[in-house]
Amino acid sequence: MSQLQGTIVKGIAGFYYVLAGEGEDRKVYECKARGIFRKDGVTPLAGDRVLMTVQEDGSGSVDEILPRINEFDRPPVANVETMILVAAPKEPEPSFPLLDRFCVMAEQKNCRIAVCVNKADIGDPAMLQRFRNVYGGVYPVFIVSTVTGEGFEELRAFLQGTQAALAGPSGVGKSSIANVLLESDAMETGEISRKTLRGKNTTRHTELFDAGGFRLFDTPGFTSFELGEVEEAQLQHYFPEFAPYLGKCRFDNCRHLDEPGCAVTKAAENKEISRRRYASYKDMLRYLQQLEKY
Ligand SMILES: Nc1nc2c(ncn2[C@@H]2O[C@H](COP(=O)(O)OP(=O)(O)OP(=O)(O)O)[C@@H](O)[C@H]2O)c(=O)[nH]1
Ligand SMILES: [Mg+2]
Ligand SMILES: [Zn+2]
Repeated sequence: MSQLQGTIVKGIAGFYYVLAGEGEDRKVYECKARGIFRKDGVTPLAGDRVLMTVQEDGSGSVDEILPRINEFDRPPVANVETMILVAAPKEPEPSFPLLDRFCVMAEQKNCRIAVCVNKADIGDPAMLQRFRNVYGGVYPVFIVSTVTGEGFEELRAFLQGTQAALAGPSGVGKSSIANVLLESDAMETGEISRKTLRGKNTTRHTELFDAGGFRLFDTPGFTSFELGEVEEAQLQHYFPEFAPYLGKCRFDNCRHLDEPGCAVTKAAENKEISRRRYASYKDMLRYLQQLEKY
């Protein structure tokens, strides 16, 4: 028996599949989770770093879950170090407010964030530029196409050494991007869904894939994010471009809505920060405020 540190790549019906070992010995072990997790109320998740024991017969058992940097309920994953927020210039039409909600979700979970605009091959250059204008000063922006392959060298370089997930609306090309990054066609994409008439959300289970140099989740999507989970006073901190202006408003408790002497409002007026992003902030804060009333 020997103990290894590894990463859970998926869990199915009481078994956990753990990627562990180095070099030639790197492989996936089938492990039965021990009862201890039920007692502690901790459910192992895809993405969990674990200590495991390899038995004589080559099977394994998960002994301990190492501390998480974050966890999500739906999809049930842990340790999303990097969140790639995927959008498209069309098909589907982009929604900046929706993308900003995804940004807030990922900020709240302390992910390193990048914006990835896919379908560059069909994108209007003005729309692609709009993404750069809105997000360029805030996050790394990658303009890619799974059809032409453009932009992937940069995206791959960005992902080196990290455990990453793709999030964004249905149909923007998350599974297609995963296929390119993993140099496989393991992930089901929209084309197949049309053939099998499975409906819109093609990806139905969650699995962590080893891309050699980084790991990538493919999941049915981070759709269930409830903005209500965000604390009102925290929201401003989830817009990293506000940081230089915080503490410079006339009122200490400024919410940056329409208070006089607000440094954030002024920055938006002067186009030092994106007005589109500032509008998203205000919409989200107002939404949170009206939730509080009930
Ligand atoms: N023109 C163009 N089409 C693309 C590109 N990438 C993906 N598509 C197409 O967009 C559709 C949706 O792609 P998927 O990869 O299934 O999208 P998804 O984000 O995984 O969708 P869900 O799993 O439903 O959330 C498919 O028909 C793809 O062939 C691209 O770079 N350019
Ligand atoms: Mg998909
Ligand atoms: Zn203010």
